[in-house]
Amino acid sequence: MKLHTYFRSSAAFRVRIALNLKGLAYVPAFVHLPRGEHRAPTYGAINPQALVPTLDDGGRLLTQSLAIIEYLDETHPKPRLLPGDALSRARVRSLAMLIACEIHPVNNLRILQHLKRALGQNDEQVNAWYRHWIADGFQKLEAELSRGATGDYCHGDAPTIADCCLVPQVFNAQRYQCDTSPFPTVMRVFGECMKLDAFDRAQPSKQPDAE
Ligand SMILES: N[C@@H](CCC(=O)N[C@@H](CS)C(=O)NCC(=O)O)C(=O)O
Repeated sequence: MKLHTYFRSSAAFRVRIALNLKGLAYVPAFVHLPRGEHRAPTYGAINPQALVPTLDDGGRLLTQSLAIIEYLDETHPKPRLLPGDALSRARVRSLAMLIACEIHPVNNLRILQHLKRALGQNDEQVNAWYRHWIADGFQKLEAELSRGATGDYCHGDAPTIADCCLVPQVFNAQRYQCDTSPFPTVMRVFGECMKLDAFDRAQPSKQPDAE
């Protein structure tokens, strides 16, 4: 398998974690986002959405991190990243989507670039935007987790697709110096995940393209 990735991409980070948890080897192909390599026609042929990551599984090109992780879970079921019962699966997907569909999109690179380039916001204003949406989203994540996180992880005692989303989002929050102290459950789960080699090896600073 080949993973089109960028060290700072949190969506690629999610897939790197899933691949590591499942013990699947992959070859990384680096796409430099700040240089706009994801918008080049060559990459457009690989991923028409112009987003990282893309997983190339023997020539089959998969896009969107959650779809990729679910594909990996179905094709390589051990360990399961989605629970066995429908109710638990719905909860885990809901947590993953809270992060991937509600928090992450408004702080994506092209949104921040648009704020700066088209709307004339300075760095301080863009950072304030970023921190606002992290605080807003983490408040909701904290409420969801604290009413149901009985084990070490987002759902029970084994990592799921929700943890694959939580950890990269916390890395983003820390990079933008967001105050995470109001979110003790989020940070407790983060700490537990980071004890696992699969999460640790997937982190941005440990990628070959890290700057
Ligand atoms: N929903 C997508 C999000 C992918 C995504 O937004 N990737 C970012 C990096 S984390 C990206 O490629 N951004 C490029 C841009 O915003 O122009 C997924 O889960 O794969």
